[in-house]
Amino acid sequence: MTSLPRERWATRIGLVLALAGNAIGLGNFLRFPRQAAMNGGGAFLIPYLTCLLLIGIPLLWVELSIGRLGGRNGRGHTAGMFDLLWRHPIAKYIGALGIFIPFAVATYYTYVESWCLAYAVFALRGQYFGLGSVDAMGHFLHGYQGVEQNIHFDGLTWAYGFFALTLLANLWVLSGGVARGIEKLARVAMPLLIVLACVLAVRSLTLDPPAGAGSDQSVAAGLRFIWSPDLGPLTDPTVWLTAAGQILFTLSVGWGIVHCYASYMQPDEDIVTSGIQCAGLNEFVEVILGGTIALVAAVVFFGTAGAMRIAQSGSYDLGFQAMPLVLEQLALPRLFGAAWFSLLFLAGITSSVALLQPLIALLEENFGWPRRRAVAATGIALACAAQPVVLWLGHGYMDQLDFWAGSLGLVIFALVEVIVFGWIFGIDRGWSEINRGARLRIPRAYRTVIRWIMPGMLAAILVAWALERLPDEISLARVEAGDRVYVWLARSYLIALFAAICVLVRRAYREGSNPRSCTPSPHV
Ligand code: ALA
Repeated sequence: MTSLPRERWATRIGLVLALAGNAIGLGNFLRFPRQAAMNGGGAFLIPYLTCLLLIGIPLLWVELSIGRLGGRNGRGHTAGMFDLLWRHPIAKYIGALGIFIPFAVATYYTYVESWCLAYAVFALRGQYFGLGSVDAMGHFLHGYQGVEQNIHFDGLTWAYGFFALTLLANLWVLSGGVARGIEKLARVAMPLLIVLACVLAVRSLTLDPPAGAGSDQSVAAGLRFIWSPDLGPLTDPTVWLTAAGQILFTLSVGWGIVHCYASYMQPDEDIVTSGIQCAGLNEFVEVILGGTIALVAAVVFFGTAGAMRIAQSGSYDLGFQAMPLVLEQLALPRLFGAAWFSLLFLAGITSSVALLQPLIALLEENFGWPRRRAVAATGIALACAAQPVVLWLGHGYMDQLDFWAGSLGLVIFALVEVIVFGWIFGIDRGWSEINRGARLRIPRAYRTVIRWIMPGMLAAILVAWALERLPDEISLARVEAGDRVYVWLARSYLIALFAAICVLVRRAYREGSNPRSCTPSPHV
């Protein structure tokens, strides 16, 4: 008996573009330039590239192989997949993290994505033109977010409107299914995104400094800032932590979504090559295009110190305050502004559909729900869960979700999965699973990386984070007294969400609706 029939990616190129679309997201254009600017530009790249080779790419192979194995056995989410890898009652609840993390991140990610759509429209209308300074752009953004009452916006009507549109766009794509929804989107959005990013990168590299600019305000200074390696900060553990966190975030590894996408592959799909292609595309877009567009432009207009200051002042300041100002100075400012924000929106939507797919897979596969019903239920849950993000943005609610699920959660899940894969499932079975159908041979040294180096590095990161951030997080030392209640509400939401997903997983197994009950798998 074979496993249940599953939907598949229609084409190989579509699969690679969907994987790359999942990886290439807001992180490439908003998070990476900020992290690089805050951690000394070129100094950041050495730990970043080291983490790419020792954590990012091998973890991508591990996740693709777990996902493909899961798919051969009718499992599209990590709860079911971990149950295959490790026949222990707790395994599926550990795997439930791979449904929880993406949904928790989607709770705020889709909202940020909706700002990009809104700003693309504002750029076309010239709505923020003439504000003239990063601070004034900040007031515009805060007015839009409802964090501040000012002349630019009257309440949250615009923010809600664009959020609703973004949510509907996501649900529309998802209701088409894997091949006719997600893959079709990736086939259109990814080439368009790369063209837009190349145009903006070329424009950044041909920028003239503003009148009266200092000697450090030039394209050459911007390029020097990113590309001159500086070995000094290599001994600073914070730079390593940030680099590893960025690799997990940008490649979407340690989330549970690569597994989910891989479950729709052909049983002998070459995952070694697909993994390298996905990582290569993501890094090209992140380091070459993402780094160039925002960082070079910011250095030309604000100088190196100014760019670093803007990056430090807030997560979205480079993208939503500095970049629109720079683009406004160019010929065709409306077009360039709209191109920048459309690029961000495309990057966002190809990732957010991936964030929602694991929960949809659980509802479809284990509860037998038709796709549209599973998508609608996921959409309603997301719309409800996102309300506090919209309403309490200024109180640190979103930052809590980003810290616990979008940062710490990734390291925990990545660590647990490499232990389950390399030690419990076993490196011999794991290695042959990774190499199955591969045209390229991975150097055998990667067996050691998967079994020893990756878990070692992830454990070290976890311990360092725990020492550095947890005391402050737990004692709420950096949170204003009035905001503490929102922090606890955010944490309660995360606990409730994880509990709810565990209940779903438990019911799925108890009711015998899991594909395992239909068939003992011949594939493990
Ligand atoms: N990997 C996605 C991003 O970079 C989530 O935004």
